[in-house]
Amino acid sequence: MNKTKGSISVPAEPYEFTFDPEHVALVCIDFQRDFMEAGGFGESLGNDVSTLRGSIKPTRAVLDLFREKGWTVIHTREGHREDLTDLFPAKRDRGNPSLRIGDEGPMGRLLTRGSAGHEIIPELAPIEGEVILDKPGKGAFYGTDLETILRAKSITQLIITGVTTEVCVQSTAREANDRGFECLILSDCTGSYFQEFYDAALNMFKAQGGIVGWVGTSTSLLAAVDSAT
Ligand code: TIU
Repeated sequence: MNKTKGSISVPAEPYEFTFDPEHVALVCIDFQRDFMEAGGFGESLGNDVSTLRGSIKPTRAVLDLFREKGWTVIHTREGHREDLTDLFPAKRDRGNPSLRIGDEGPMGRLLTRGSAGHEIIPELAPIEGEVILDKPGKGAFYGTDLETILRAKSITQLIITGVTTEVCVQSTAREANDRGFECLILSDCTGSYFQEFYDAALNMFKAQGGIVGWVGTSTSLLAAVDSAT
């Protein structure tokens, strides 16, 4: 079985994911109040946002590990400019929702930069020195300088967490994979409003020998780092 280059091996599917801490980044995708809390964009689409809460605690454990080790952490946020000049009508009007992006909700303007709902939940809030990347789309590479940031830091491998599994996590992992980055998705650190989409997205990532990437868990990662360092 092929092995990726590096020094820490994490049990994963379809086979172990081996990474070098100097070339890895933890990517926390869109852990925003708009998706995770009542009154935000996610709920405005008709979703039960409580389904995502289980991903918080394991992600915090991984975040703490990266902070303790001084490894690279990147947080993304989906949202638009206050003047909405970066919002395509096709995205604004999709599904003809009762509230649209930019409209006032209980946490301020939905999916709009500067509003309370656009902020990352306090449990996973960024700290000094971590990258915060604002993105207008689902994938974190589209319309952003993420690739430049990763190349400048010589990052080649991504450990991916975030919400939702089949939307922004899936889009980002696919964009990363096509750019030559190796992705380990932590199943307990991601969440979906739909159990069947969560299962299917993770199964798709790791199928065909890891066609998009690897799927592991936070506990396997923590144990592997503990025994290797
Ligand atoms: N609706 C949904 O499941 N997700 C999104 O709109 N964005 C992200 O996944 N971040």
